[in-house]
Amino acid sequence: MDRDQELRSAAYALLAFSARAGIEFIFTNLGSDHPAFIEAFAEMQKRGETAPRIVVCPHEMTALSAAHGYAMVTRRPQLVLVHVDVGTQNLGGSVHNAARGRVPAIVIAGLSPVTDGGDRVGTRNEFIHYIQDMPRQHDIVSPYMKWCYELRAPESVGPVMARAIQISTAPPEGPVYITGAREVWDGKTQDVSESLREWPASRLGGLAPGEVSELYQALIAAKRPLVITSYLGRQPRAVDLLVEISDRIGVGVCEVSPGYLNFPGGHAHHLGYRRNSFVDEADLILMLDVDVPWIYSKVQPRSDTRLFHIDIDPLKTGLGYWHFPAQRVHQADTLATLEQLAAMTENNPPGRSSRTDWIAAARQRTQPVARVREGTVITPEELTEAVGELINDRTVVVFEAPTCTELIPTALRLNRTGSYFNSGGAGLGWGINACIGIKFAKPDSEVIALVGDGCFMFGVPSSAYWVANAYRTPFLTIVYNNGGWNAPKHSTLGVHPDGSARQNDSFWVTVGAGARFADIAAAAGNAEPFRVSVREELKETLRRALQVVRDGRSAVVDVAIQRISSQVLG
Ligand SMILES: Cc1ncc(C[n+]2csc(CCOP(=O)(O)OP(=O)(O)O)c2C)c(N)n1
Ligand SMILES: [Mg+2]
Repeated sequence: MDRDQELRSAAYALLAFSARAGIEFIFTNLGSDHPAFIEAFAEMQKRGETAPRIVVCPHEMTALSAAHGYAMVTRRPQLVLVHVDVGTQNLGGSVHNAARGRVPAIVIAGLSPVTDGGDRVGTRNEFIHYIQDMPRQHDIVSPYMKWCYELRAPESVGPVMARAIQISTAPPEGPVYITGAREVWDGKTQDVSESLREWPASRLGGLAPGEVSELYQALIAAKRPLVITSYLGRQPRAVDLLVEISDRIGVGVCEVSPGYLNFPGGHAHHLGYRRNSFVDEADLILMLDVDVPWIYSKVQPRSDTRLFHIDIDPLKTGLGYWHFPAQRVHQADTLATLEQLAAMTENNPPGRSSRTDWIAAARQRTQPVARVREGTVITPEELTEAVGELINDRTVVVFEAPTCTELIPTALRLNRTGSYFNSGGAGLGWGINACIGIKFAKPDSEVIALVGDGCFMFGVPSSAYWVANAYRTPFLTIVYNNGGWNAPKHSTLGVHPDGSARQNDSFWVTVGAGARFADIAAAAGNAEPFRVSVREELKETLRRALQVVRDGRSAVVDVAIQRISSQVLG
């Protein structure tokens, strides 16, 4: 031990080490467990020391979703600091999203002080320290975390943090959860001496040589080869390689619930975004980084179809019942595998083949059917087409509009890697908060959130727009306002197509109907509110709203589209 070195709190040591480790942000919602952190923030500020930037979030959904958005762009975990059990519970669906979306994040929560003797710094001195002392706080989130640990001694903070970063960033990436009692965060320790050079994340490689050549031979022997993918685009180079391979040997690519842009939408071999497409037609299916390649009750591959599954997480051990048939299942890095495959295809001159003929014919069938515009109400299709006119080289689209999940990428057909993101999970409310993190990661980008009216409210807009305003991360939000939650109605009709709910138009989904959504953002975050329900005013309104964002403030356009039900709640 270096006796001359000034001792600091564990919280201080954590922040200083995090900054050295390249962690740039701490998204936080503070509480009585955090005096050591608040004091460390102030001390570091006073001394001019480098610390992660503190972003205070009125709601925890904002904190982890912003860290999620940031990690999707950078692949780097950020700190999310929340208050004991209750702050952990408020993280809500954002924990599911980080786990399902496989993004790195380090969530830290305090624990109530463990002593009441009064002689330790941080000891109990408030009544809530008794009622917040939950014996198994980790259990709240442990099913979603890659690792949970309690910091038990101040001097362990270095190895614990180094291990947290290592585990969180090792593929498949994911969130980790660290707790510590108030006395431990305020306990004294030396500077962290750990070097991340000695804690590298483990990496997965590609396939064994025999396995790549088996795949290559199968691909070039196939007449109707189909790739189905959702998240290979988290590594942008993998997108380029898949394009190269597809150009050389002719492989159709279908994106299902894409979390990232995985293949350019305008490419002649892109076979659309509709799940279940071509599954019963293809004679080879290559599942590449995908959770749900098709829905078993709707479609199945033919019995003689060759099925390969290559995935960073092919067994989905975080999920319960899950199975898709495959003759080969490889846990591998898709980028490394595509590099191997690209090397094998180097001498395949691009040209017409039975494969490319099939792809061209299949692609024809993915083009949206032009619909006659009836009445005066704006349709989701024409809204998305209008959004398409706003897009430029700097645009990043974040979409979370459940019953427009296929429509949005289909209508936009974006081409640039990193030009769209979706959570990869089902905890709604992610979108308007993820935009904050994406804007931090790419300050020059123009971020556009396309969200359902339900998703807008789930995202705690008072929190999201307050942060966007306070920390100057303006973005444009377009609310696909169909007067409620279409998805549960849709689910009900899928199970009971002619039931009482349909007959009575009673689905209890017209939640928020009539609410002035954009005004919430205006009141909380100085965003410019817009509402539009008339086709003729749509494009001009969107243009004006984008200009507001270009001038430095968020804007929210509440677009009234076809209503899903006329049931009045209350
Ligand atoms: C946190 C959370 N609560 C509830 C649900 C169930 N759910 C799935 S889609 C949906 C409706 C969302 O409404 P909206 O954003 O307006 O999209 P729409 O269905 O109208 O397209 C709901 C409530 C969920 N997925 N996540
Ligand atoms: Mg809706």
